[in-house]
Amino acid sequence: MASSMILDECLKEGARASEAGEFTKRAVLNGRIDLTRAEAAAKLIESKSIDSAKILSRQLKGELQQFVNKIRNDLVEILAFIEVNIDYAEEDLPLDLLTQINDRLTNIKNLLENTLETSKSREGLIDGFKISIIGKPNVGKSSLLNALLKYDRAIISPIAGTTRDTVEESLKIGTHLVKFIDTAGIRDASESIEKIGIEKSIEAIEESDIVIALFDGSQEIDQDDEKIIKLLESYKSSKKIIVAINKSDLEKKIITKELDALEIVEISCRENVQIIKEKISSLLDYKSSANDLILISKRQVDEVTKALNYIDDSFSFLKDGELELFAFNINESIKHIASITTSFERSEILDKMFGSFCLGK
Ligand SMILES: Nc1nc2c(ncn2[C@@H]2O[C@H](COP(=O)(O)OP(=O)(O)OP(=O)(O)O)[C@@H](O)[C@H]2O)c(=O)[nH]1
Ligand SMILES: [Mg+2]
Repeated sequence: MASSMILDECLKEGARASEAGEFTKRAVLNGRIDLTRAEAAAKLIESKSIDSAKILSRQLKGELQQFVNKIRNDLVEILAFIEVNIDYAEEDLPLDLLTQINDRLTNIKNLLENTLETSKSREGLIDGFKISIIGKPNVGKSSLLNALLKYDRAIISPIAGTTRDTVEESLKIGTHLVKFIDTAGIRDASESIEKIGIEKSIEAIEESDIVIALFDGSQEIDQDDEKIIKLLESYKSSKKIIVAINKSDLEKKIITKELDALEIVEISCRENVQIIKEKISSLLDYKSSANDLILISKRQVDEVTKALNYIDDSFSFLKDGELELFAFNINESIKHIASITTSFERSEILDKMFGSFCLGK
């Protein structure tokens, strides 16, 4: 109460409340912190696990900034080397210069590729993991959500097509805060509301890190299950998939031959779903090592990808001795790498060119 009264007095006297993120934004504009630290600060406030908090705290201290700066400096040096040599006759070039540059650039390329790959394999770690539950109507998707949450969040009924829209709820699994998405059953739908539900299910799969595909173990596989199996085929390389055979308290009729290539667990939402929790937990642990340096936003991933494309293209120009084109590509890659932390200034190359270089000519 007292603090809000003080605030009111200040506002009356002409002060204004700060906008969201304003202090961080000012710190960036005034050059006190770079963009990677600002992004880490923003994500740390909402961090979804101990592992992500560890990664973000390191980036708040400048881990990613240092990595980016090192790569940028290397590229700037390469560019300076080349730009100086563009103006010299070919016979004056040190013989192994091109090989040296090629090696240094290959190193940078490998570093960036590894970082992208590690970041991809940790997808979901920073913004929170999402798990969708899919399956044809009535297999027990909503029952599974409720069993995991230990309370009745979603409506359950023996009528197929009970869940029409997606239902989302967060739950702590191990040290991770995970968002579960219960979807509308997927089948050939003539009814338009159900059709929208199916589209939403596919959307849910797309944005999930793990997909739980549920089947009713007390029935044989039918056409609607086949649809799910087909869908799994198309996602098995991009998503972690857990196949769960539900209703293990009833007599088993399902034959899982078509699913054997995938990881299968048998559960009963009426009795016990512990095994699926363990499975999820081990998949999440696999995705979350706190030791690696990773990119934490789409913006950072996009910039690294663009920089890599320019670097990839530059190799052939170097090989063919087309140094102007090579320099152009390296310059572009520097711009993208540099914009991860800050805006790029060309004067820096000039300083490097004439400051740290002694050509003796
Ligand atoms: N015996 C048995 N019945 C179950 C089990 N899990 C769910 N059921 C029953 O199966 C029926 C369908 O369950 P829901 O959870 O509504 O199924 P759903 O997949 O969400 O269905 P839609 O929302 O219509 O797609 C209900 O009558 C549940 O009580 C289980 O492990 N064993
Ligand atoms: Mg349901």
